[in-house]
Amino acid sequence: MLFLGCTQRVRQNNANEVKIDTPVVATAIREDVERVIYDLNNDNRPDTITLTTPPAEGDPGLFQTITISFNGMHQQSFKAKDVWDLVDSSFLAVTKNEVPSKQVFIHKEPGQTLIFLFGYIYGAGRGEFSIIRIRDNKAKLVFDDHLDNPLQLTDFDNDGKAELLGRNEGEMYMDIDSINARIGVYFPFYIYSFKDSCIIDETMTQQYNEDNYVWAGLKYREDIKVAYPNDGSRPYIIQ
Ligand SMILES: [Ca+2]
Ligand SMILES: [Ca+2]
Repeated sequence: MLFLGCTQRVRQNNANEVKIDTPVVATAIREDVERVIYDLNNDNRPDTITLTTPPAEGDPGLFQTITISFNGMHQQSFKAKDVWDLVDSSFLAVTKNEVPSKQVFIHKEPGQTLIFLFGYIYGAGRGEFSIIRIRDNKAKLVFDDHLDNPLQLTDFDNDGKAELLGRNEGEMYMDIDSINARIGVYFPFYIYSFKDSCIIDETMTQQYNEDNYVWAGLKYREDIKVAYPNDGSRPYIIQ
């Protein structure tokens, strides 16, 4: 028993010796595996994210398992309900990825780190979108649901924590030349906050839609006709 205690202490010392001053970012790709090295829990030790389990040849998507190994601690794995794919290039165009990966998106802020995994997009929409939150050295899947278009991660209310802007696809069914607009259903933007878990912040969501779209509640509605001007100006409800 004493010997075991000694061994553990030595291991602890060794772990401290590899402690580094700055976070390391590196990516190495093997045939069917991507490994991303990044300090996820902000303890100045590089952690490892491994993306594995590619789908059968010919099937859509790129990987189905993510394993997070906290340096000197435990590891946790999460599986896709369906399959994950590349991070949307339109999302990367407006939101900075902390790691040079095309398959995993990471955002770090004081107190927590968020990992976004983008599900494969089928003709009928994206199969799933997943968010893993890291807090207090633990990874938790806080969102794994239908969201067609994650659009941008930004701090909408200036409280130091980022929110996610997203939207599902909405149907356009008519062009009206006289008003130079397309007519379609009501499909609002959503703002998700990560203060506790991952929930739609109704106040910020309403404000964003009022400022940029129209507001008629959180639900997708086919019975509301919205005009989408072809010149890109603000949509409006038509009676
Ligand atoms: Ca770490
Ligand atoms: Ca915020």
